[in-house]
Amino acid sequence: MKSGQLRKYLVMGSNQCSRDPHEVLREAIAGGITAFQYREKGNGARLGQERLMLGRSLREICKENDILFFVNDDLELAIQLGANGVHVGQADKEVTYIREHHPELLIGLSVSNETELANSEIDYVDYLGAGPIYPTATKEDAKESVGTDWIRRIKIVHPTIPVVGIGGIDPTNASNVIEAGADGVAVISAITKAVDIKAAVRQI
Ligand code: 3NM
Repeated sequence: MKSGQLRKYLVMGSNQCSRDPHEVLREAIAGGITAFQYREKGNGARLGQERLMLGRSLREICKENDILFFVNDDLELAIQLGANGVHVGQADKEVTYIREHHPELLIGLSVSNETELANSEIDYVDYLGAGPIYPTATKEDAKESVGTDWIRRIKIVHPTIPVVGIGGIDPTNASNVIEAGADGVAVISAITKAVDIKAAVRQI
């Protein structure tokens, strides 16, 4: 992974889009996102074949535009889609298993507190997702927000691993996340729900 590739990281599923997800992704790419995560989960998410088909077409758009493509949680789907990587939470398939069996995949791991940080196999991970930085209504089971100090803390313990902040990030606060030491910002609603998606990405 090149430095800067996680700088503006769009995370998205069809249920967070008020428009066709292909259109949302294309506009976000035109605005300057550097990475994308397919996160088709929660209320109203597509399932089975529909989830796979949408993943295929979004994956294709990322390939055409040289944008890193990650899949949230689902290792099998990541493999089926030929993803660049998989982003996992603490309860998902173990990082060591993925690294051993799929060394070609980049791995992102969410860490929300000291216990998770201490218990994670950080050496096998390509980047850490830190959050929720600010309160968010997008993730149904989001933990309590941790603020930008959490990014500073991770960078003290692991100065070399890329860190991406997530949760409640928008054009008004993204710079605070970067100033705290994050390598990038991961954003859902401030991009997917924007009237002018291209402008929202540029402002971020
Ligand atoms: N993960 P929005 S917060 C998907 O803390 C996700 O790990 C989080 O959505 C975490 O940009 C979150 O709309 C939701 O706040 C981010």
